[in-house]
Amino acid sequence: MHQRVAAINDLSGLGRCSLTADIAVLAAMGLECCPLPTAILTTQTGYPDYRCVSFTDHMDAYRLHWQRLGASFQGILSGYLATPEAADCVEAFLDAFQQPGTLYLCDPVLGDNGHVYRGFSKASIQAMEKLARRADILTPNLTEFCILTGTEIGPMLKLGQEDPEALFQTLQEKASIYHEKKLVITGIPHSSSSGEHLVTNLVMDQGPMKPVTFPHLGGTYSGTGDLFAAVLLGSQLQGRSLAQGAQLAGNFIGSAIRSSKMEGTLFNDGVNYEPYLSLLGKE
Ligand code: PXL
Repeated sequence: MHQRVAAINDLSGLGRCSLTADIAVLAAMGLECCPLPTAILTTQTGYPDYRCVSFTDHMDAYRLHWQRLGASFQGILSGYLATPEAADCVEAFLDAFQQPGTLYLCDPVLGDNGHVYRGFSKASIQAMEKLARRADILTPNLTEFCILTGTEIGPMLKLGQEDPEALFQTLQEKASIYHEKKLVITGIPHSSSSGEHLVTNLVMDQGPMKPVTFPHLGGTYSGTGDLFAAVLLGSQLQGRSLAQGAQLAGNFIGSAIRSSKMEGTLFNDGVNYEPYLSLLGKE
């Protein structure tokens, strides 16, 4: 059956993130992606001297027009917001379009590697906290999870090296504020008992948590969180479990990272996911 997703995210010219990732991934999964831009940027904000035009003032016009047309969506995904006020537009969008059975995935794009992204303030964090409360599915990376739960990230990273099981347990306890949601904490770095570098996506879906673990290939590439969120929402709409979605997303992103490492792709340029989109087609 034809399914539609409203993707509320920015359009960055370089960086292979946000709407670029949403449109490619959802189409590859057989889903219609309807983009609602939150901002238009020359590049994602990791590049020096980027230009950003906020689209906040135009977001309500999309909602009003789509409402007049009687549009409906099986999925809603929100990611990067250029201003805290954009969260009010997303809330109004949810009020208009979130029906029983609509899946809302909030990717609380705030930071990575222990740092808040450039251009974000305390108000941006509060705005994202508000949206996170309305989500059916939340996909923070470890940094974003720590920001949302008021956790210091340093001790979490240290615990990942010393006792990953204890880290996962601690994260599960801290995630209790989101107990009624589907939650995946992405990109948790840790070591195996034999010293191997690993990265885990910790899946929490009512039952016991499920670590979905991959080799840590190294580097922090632009857009991998956006790719992950889009694959996860697509998988949910296709009827897969949250853990199956996390596994599929991890395999897809892992292939793209391997290719990018081989070619020496710059972290800001994002990963070579394009040749691997066929991995996302329904088998
Ligand atoms: O991938 C997250 C993201 C999305 N959009 C913009 C960004 C970033 C991360 O830096 O700058 C504009």
